[in-house]
Amino acid sequence: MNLSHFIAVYAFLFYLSMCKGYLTTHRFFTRRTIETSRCRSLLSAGGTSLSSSASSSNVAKYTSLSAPVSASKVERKTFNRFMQIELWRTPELEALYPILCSIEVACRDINRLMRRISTDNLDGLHGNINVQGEDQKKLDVIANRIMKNALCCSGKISIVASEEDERPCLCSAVTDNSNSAFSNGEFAAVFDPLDGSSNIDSGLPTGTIFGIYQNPKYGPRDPLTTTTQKGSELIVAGYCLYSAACHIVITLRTGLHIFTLDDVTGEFYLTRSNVRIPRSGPIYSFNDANAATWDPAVNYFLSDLKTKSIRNKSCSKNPSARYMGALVADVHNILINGGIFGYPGSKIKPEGKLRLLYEANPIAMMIEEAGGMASNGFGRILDMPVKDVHQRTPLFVGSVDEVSELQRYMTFFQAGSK
Ligand code: FDP
Repeated sequence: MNLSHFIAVYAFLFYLSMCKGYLTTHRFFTRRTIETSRCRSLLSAGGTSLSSSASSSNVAKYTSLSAPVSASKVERKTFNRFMQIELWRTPELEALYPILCSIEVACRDINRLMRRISTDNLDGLHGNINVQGEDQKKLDVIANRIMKNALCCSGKISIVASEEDERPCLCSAVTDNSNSAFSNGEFAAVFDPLDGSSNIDSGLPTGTIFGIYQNPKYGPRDPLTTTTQKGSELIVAGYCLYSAACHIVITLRTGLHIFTLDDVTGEFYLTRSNVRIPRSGPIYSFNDANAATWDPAVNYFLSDLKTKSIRNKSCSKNPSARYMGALVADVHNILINGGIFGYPGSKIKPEGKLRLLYEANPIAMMIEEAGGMASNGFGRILDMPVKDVHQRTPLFVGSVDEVSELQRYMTFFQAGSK
């Protein structure tokens, strides 16, 4: 063997030993990452038993080295961790953390109740009629109590305004505590505790909608003044969707993010960040049964939409109707697939059905944050003055192409009627 043969053999042996070393190291680190992730999810389960078959299959999935391990699965970010990082980036919002945690807990609790409606006799009416003149369902009342307790106990909210209550109130009244400690928080919450409650008894999707305002720095800070700020003043807006999956969709005005509840660990994990609504989409979501009572502009628009003859529509897919009868569920569908949701005013009720404060404003803030548009038919929802906590408004939200076009039809027909 001459020198060149010797060098070649030596180089080949060195290469083999490098490969072996790499594989060992790679396996070691892969195992470490997987174990760390397992520990995290066990810890975050907070005592959740992992002995169920679903749990053990989950553990098996994470421990199987042969299974492909995707980075997003291993590094799943919980709602709490995501919010810690988000608030650390914007220190002026740090005080929001306990509020966000309380919303997360409330959504999880309401979701649990939604899953037990039939087995625990939670369906049916409560027997009361709310301030809107609607029959309250049992779950309307329970969800309202859960939201108020959770928000007020965060210690950072001083005022709560619920769609189910006649007027906004101080947290000290909610907690039955004359001690003013519960009225010192710097924030106010507005919410619809159980949106789409007509869907409860049939097990269809429902939701909770919420928004957070900062109490005014100057001037009166009474419950009414604080909660009747314009939608554009919201600092947090979101909803929880109780459906096939339970999602929290939320914005702190730094993008719109979707978290999904993992039934095994009981944690909400970030599943989509910085969601963008398609510029145009195929879905239109209107309660067609009311068509005869709508402004003719809405019917012209929908008829042109169905025949694909509206202008500037960049989506080439065939139009498709979807209406679940729960604002959160219908808007979520539009957010993901693109298109337009509308609840127009009628001849008898020109202001429509949906509430500006508890429904339209938070939804508008979220849709705008995702690059979409929210209109009352003639202008931006978020710019509407709030004169009354139970004020209603026509609402059109979704992709920019469809909503701006609807607004063009409304403006044109209104001008013609003068
Ligand atoms: P619900 O009356 O079942 O609570 O504002 C409430 C709301 O549902 C929305 O969630 C939903 O979009 C709308 O009303 C449904 O109203 P219609 O049944 O008139 O379509």
